[in-house]
Amino acid sequence: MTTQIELRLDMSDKKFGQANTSNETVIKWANEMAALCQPDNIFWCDGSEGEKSELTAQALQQGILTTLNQEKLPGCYYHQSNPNDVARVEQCTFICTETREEAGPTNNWAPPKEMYEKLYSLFRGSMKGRTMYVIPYLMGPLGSPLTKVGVELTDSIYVALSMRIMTRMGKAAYEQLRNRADFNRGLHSMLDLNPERRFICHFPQDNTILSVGSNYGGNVLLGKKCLALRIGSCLARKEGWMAEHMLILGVESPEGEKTFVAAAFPSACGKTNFAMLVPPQRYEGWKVWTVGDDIAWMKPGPDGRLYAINPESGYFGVIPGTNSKSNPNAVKTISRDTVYTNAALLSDGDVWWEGKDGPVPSECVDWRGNRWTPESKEKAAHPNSRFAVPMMNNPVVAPEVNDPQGVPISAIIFGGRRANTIPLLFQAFNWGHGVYLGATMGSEMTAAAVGGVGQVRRDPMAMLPFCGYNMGDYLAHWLHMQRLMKSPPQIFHVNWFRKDDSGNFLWPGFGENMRVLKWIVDRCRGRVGAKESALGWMPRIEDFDLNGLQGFGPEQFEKVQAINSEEWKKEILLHQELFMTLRDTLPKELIFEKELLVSRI
Ligand code: SAT
Ligand code: MN
Repeated sequence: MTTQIELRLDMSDKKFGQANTSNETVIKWANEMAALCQPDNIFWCDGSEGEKSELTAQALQQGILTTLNQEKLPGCYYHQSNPNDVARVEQCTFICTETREEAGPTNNWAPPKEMYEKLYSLFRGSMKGRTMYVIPYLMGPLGSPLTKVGVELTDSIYVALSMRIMTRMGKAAYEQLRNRADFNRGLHSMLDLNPERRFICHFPQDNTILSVGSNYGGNVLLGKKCLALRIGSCLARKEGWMAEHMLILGVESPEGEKTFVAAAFPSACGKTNFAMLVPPQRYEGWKVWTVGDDIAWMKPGPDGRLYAINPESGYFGVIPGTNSKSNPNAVKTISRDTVYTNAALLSDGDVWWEGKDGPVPSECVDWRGNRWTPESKEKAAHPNSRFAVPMMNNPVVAPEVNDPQGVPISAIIFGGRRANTIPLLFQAFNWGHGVYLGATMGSEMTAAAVGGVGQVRRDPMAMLPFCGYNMGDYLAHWLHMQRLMKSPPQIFHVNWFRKDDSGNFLWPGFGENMRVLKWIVDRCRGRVGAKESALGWMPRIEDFDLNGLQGFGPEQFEKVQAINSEEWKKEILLHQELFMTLRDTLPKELIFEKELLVSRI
């Protein structure tokens, strides 16, 4: 069924360039949308190196990219966005289904007909004087049964260049699609970047995305949050798999034993850092490999385990705070072939940001283009400034990253940014309890989305802004998935961000998170102990490796693991509040889980 409206288009006069695909559905749709948007030209992307040079040269000429110091940063460019367009805008993001119930209480909803009409009227003539880029792309490795094809039409050359980093873009997508029509249709126009006319609309029934009025990452790189998560979660529910806001990493022991884990943290809570973790000195011989840093598509395999792929092929990571302590692999990764958006600029064509290695410069040009000095009140780099870089640059990219089978997941980790209440580490008693932990996750909001920075909000599975259907049904799907797996992953909860009364972090974090990972891996493999607590299984002091950890002993461990029943009474009330919001579709199992938690506390 389609909810598309009828468009009266004049297809007569324009003759656009030759398509580079024989897929009739793609050609017809691209031509129709061109007749609507009326670009001067159509550019059919093929993903080649020559095309990259051509588009880069054009973007430089138009001032959309600036060349950075090619000796220090070969292949790197700089982009400054409109100051009103620097993050995802959740209030402008809509799920357009026939009924409000399908979208559920946590999404903005509008009827498809209304939104098609409204957005098509904005698209009419919106690309006059511009080029329309036709971007075929794959989400997932070529030939994987989990991979999906998308085609994005956009009038932004920045989007075209970024999509080629973030996705497997070009001819390969047409190869996978052949003559089928089941590709995701994405249409994007910047219009005049007016926030009043900014809409990101998803039409799950039609596998369609319409985005207008923005040129910022998550709003416009339509393969990422829009297809891989919002539309992806709808497809996943229908087809019996999971589309999740999760990093994927592999832990390799000195003996060569590999264990893969997936972890859901909200935006800007350290997924990229964790996915690229460098084990501390004490863990000589151990390696952590990155499969993905943001999105996991997971499906039960024939052996009853859950297999995951990273549908993306690049990282769109937060720049500020990236340094050789927080993420040494990212520092190497972004030293070439990177597009930097909204960082600060140095006079020698290098980039700078708060928390970069080395001294603070005596002056630079901030992300808005103004002169900045250390006395300036504002940040030099926008807190949500981002790098876009091919994943193959990562020195620890997992060898399995292009494997169509994906990797078998042994553990799923949930975590938020919480100054209090939540201990460093515990393990769910079972799958249903694990789903409860994910469902009731809370986190302090970050600069990744507009508004509310620092406030704690419930963010089930870190999917609150990304679930494309009713959140209660999504939680039911999670519970249901257990039945499709003989050996489901173990579920854990972590919090790197707990603070003491003076506001200091209790846990050193970064590379030391390897110790947490080690306990998780050993639990999955049944070779380390735990004690039962009100929250779940917790490592006893003798189960957790504290060796060689400066300034952190049993006393600190006890503090970071403490369960404060007063805090938990408040916390449970907030779980209850979320459940009230979801009451129409919330699975009963989760209400029982809450009762069990109450009785244990
Ligand atoms: O803006 S993005 O959605 O691409 C990044 C994020 O918020 O996780
Ligand atoms: Mn994300």
